[in-house]
Amino acid sequence: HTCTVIGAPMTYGQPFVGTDHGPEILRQRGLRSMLTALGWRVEDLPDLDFDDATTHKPTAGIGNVRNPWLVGKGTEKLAKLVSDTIKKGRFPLILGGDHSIGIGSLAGVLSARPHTGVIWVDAHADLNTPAMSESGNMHGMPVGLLMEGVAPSEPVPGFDWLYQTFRNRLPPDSIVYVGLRDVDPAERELIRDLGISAFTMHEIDRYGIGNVMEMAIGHLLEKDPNRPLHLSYDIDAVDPVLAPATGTTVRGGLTFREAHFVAEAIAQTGNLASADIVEFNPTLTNDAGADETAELTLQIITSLMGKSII
Ligand code: DIR
Ligand code: MN
Ligand code: MN
Ligand code: MN
Repeated sequence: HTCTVIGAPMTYGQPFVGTDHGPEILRQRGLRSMLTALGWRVEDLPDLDFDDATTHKPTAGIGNVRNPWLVGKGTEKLAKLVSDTIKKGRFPLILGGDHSIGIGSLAGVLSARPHTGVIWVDAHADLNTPAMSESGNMHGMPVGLLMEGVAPSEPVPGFDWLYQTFRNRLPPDSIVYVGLRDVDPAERELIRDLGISAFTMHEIDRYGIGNVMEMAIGHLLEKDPNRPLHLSYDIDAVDPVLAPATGTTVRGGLTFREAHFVAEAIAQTGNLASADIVEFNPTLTNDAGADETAELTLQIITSLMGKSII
């Protein structure tokens, strides 16, 4: 199998620069050789350019949303590339970048494979829409902008493409959350009203990560055991003691083994067809913290892409 590594150095979905260094740092630390050691053929593409939109589009916020044109134009590129990659029969491994790139990943995945089940590993639900968001940051909106019954009926400026070529939406029963612990009131209401499957840190404490992953994967595969899965892994799901280099840390996250187990359990299904790993920001902590977070991110990717302990 061929894995296409897609660098998505997006920073415009949240307030900090630094997430744009993610792809280059993971490559420097040997991502390619790790993947080839696991038996993958690797196609490593140049990072997407998310800055060219600044020259010909207004960059300021519109209404409550920050940088909608920049996020919109960037994620449109990503959506096309992800969709093309899947249609070539390759596995897109998307390296963030902040989590607003999830808009492009999800749109691309849903365009190529509408029936995909999504696992969202995150401290946050990322279920906001511009109308709901308290921050205006688009990294809190990827699920909201793509979910059936939640997505705005009119395009956010810069997102016409989501209402033309990439119109597939994600049904609420086609996503499971793992690791939530910081959910906005409006998001909580939607999760309850739509009956979205959410395994928060509370459920992880109560049932253990083994049972949680069995239930989460079981929910997505119950009607079709061959259903393709997409994983979106926000590194802030992991406890900030282990992964301090990220923009919105929340205490009480996944332990080292839980963070790996999530990836191992998904890999073991054999259904994983695409993934993104996001929000690593080496500039937000000291060098030791950045190193530790980078190494953890790389190890999680390794587990995800098929490394087993024995
Ligand atoms: C918050 C935080 N719910 C927001 N979201 C974050 O800004 O919408 N997502 N940090 O990763
Ligand atoms: Mn998050
Ligand atoms: Mn179910
Ligand atoms: Mn996120």
